[in-house]
Amino acid sequence: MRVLVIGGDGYCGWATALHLAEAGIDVTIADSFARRRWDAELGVSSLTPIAPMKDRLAEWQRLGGRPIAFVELDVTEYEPLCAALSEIQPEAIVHFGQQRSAPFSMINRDHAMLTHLNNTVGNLNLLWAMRECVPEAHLVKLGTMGEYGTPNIDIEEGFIEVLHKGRSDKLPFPKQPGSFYHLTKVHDSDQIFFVCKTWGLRATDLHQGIVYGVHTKQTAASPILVNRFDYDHVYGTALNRFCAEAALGHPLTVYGTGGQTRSFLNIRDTVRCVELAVRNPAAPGEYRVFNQFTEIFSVGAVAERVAAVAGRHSLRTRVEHQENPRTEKERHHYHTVNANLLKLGLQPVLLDDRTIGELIELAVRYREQIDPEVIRPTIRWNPARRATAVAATA
Ligand code: USQ
Repeated sequence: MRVLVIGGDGYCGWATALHLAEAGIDVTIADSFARRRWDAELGVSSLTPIAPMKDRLAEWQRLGGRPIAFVELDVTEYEPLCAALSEIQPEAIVHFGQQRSAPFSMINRDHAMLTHLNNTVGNLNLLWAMRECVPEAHLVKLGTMGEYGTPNIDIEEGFIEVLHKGRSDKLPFPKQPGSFYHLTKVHDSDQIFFVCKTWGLRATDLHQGIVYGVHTKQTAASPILVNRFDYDHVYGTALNRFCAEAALGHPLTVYGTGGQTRSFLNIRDTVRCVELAVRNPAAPGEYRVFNQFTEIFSVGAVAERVAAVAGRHSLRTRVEHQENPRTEKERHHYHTVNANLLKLGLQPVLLDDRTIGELIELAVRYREQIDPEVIRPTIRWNPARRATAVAATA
């Protein structure tokens, strides 16, 4: 089977490419290296050093891995995208090639625009290129659980049965994204649903939760294959970021009350979920949504758990509730399902103290690399909003 992994230099993309290759799939990675440029522009970097792509691929092959091809490609450029699809003739295209940070998209107009051009235009280009060059291919697109927002009803898997004034229909679940980044994913979902209906393309839209962890079996095989560990306020996400903060003795940065509740999954499950989607393709004309997460936690509970494990590793840390830079509900209903991937055989790797301990240890190993200046959040969703005082807990 031939699979093209777009965005295969990134956190989820790199781990997925190696996993699929090990599973016997012919993988080609496409990447524009945009993320490496954005890191440089923002003055941030992964805690773990990320080797150049050619070194990563050479090391993978040196260790006996199935060869992985690489093409430098920007999905917003149509002609090279078409040329690559025509040459590779992938049976599945896994699309991770997007700007994935919510804070990045909220910096200013330029960054909102860049996020929309890269993500929405890139996705639209990909759909046209698939129609033109590989209409039979299965698109496995990375969306986000954040597309749904936090409605006061249970969240379904993509669609909801609605009974309205005596008539009923199965409609796309209402979307209430919380940033310009999350909005791009909603636009992508609409585009993909439309082209499946209109052109008969086939697609799986993976609504992924917050990914934690660094290593998968393959990325842990050599320091040159190591995956990203983002801890800065732009790209660092809850849990991984808290572990890096704990390693540094920095207070754990819970925004607001910490009652924000989200779906989570281990990076080791991300790669297995993508493989399940690839191996069980949607039918021609079918657009389906898989909610890709394994557990649900509040941000505050995650921070408390990291603090407790850090204590057992002789690290002094505390949870600090800070003014929330985002506009989001801090107390809300959150109940959602992940039935589709479980039905396909996903056996979740659940969060345990050992995993948290390993992440903390990894961060301790690279502690010298941490730049404390990039931890505090400086990007506000609404700079005009008055600061609200919140209590600090020890
Ligand atoms: N948060 C804190 N402290 C921090 C960082 C985050 O309290 O130091 C809070 C945020 O306010 C938010 C929650 O944790 O309520 C999640 O924030 P996050 O930065 O961990 O994740 P998010 O911005 O939602 O985005 C991440 C990925 C994105 C993916 C998304 C899945 O960057 O690519 O789509 O998780 S989801 O959250 O389900 O939308």
